[in-house]
Amino acid sequence: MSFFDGIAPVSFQGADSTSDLAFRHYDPDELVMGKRMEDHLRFTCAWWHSFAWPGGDPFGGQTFQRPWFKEDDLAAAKVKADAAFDLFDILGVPFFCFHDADIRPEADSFAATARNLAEMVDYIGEKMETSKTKLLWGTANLFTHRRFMSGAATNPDPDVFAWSAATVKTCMDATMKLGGQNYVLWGGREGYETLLNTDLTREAEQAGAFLSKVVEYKHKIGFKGAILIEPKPQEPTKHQYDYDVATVYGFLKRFGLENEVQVNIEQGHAILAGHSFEHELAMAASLGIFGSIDMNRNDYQSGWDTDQFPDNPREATLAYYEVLRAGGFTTGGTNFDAKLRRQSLDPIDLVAAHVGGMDVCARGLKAAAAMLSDGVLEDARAARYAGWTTPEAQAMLGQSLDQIHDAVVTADPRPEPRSGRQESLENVVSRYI
Ligand code: XLS
Ligand code: NI
Ligand code: NI
Repeated sequence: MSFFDGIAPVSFQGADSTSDLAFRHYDPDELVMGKRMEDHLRFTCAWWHSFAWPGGDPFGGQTFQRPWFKEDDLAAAKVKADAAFDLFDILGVPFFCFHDADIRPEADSFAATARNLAEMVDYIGEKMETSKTKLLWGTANLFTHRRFMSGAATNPDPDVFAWSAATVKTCMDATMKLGGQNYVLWGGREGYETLLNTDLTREAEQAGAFLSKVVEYKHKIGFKGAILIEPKPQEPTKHQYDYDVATVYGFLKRFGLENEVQVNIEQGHAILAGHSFEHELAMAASLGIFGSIDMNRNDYQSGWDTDQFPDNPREATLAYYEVLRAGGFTTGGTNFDAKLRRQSLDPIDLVAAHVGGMDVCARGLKAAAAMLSDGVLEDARAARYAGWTTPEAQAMLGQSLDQIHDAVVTADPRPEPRSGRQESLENVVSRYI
């Protein structure tokens, strides 16, 4: 019996459908700016939140009872994998992603754990042969086990650096074997709790050396996917080094990796960093490092990474507007790094959560595509900078301060401030949603 027994595959029924388990906006085959919606959005289920998360919070333990939670062995891991592929089929999602720790049980040595991973990779590989769902990315969990308490690459103990590097090697191999399109590094504990015991210079050098080895190994094995860093400012550590997109870019430049590594931007992490999601997306595009997105929101009151499914059409519209302006996804996609609330106990809750999230994203994509095709915002943006299109203005960028000074004295200009038209532009967005 399947965990999702009795739940039929979800289909597109149109905007008027009142069904809880139907797409009202997500129609995989609908063309948006000449491309199928499925190929634009590239929806991805996250193994950890949907299948490994037990429903705990700081005051209470497990609320979910999944058949595969019973025993921590390979048989249970396979039951979990079966349920995962059942959900992928029900939703028709084109991609999934995983950490090593989500799919394999931990054993009592590095080598035994690696054998478990290899066995589960084979098992998942067999399931993928008959499934339409592919692997968007793989990653290593270098933050849950107590050995990673003080970081992975940035750990003061070189044995933990070595363990982490060896783990990433096995996870890159697994990702490549399963045809993954990206490999993600989220520095879950690459940061510090207190500066009083932390050597910032040393830890940055360790992180740079670690990432260089990852890039080198990618080329060595011929992995064609992208290497992505996922920025986050804090949680679990008080301060995380990969604070936001701009900080990651500075780090990449420092180690000469800015053409090798891109970013996986998470909506909730952007908010934690004091930015909007669209700011982080636009910044990555502008720096040439935009890769992929984790589409999960935070609760704006709690100020914590609550990993909720997206439910806000305006936010989705502004996000996909930046994705489209960046040229859309290449190897990246829309990953729901999102979990149920702990009272949402039933299999159907897992389906409904994804259906709602996918629909909000589809609605956002359609609105964003219309705004972009109509040029309503881009025309206004171009008009705002029109003065810079003259040859004189462009030439000024190459002149010295005193040359510019002399030209100003001669020309005697009288700059007139012009409206930024913010409210009108916000009204335009509202009109398209
Ligand atoms: C945690 C991160 C994590 C990464 C993958 O906040 O979002 O889930 O996406 O390690
Ligand atoms: Ni997160
Ligand atoms: Ni994430």
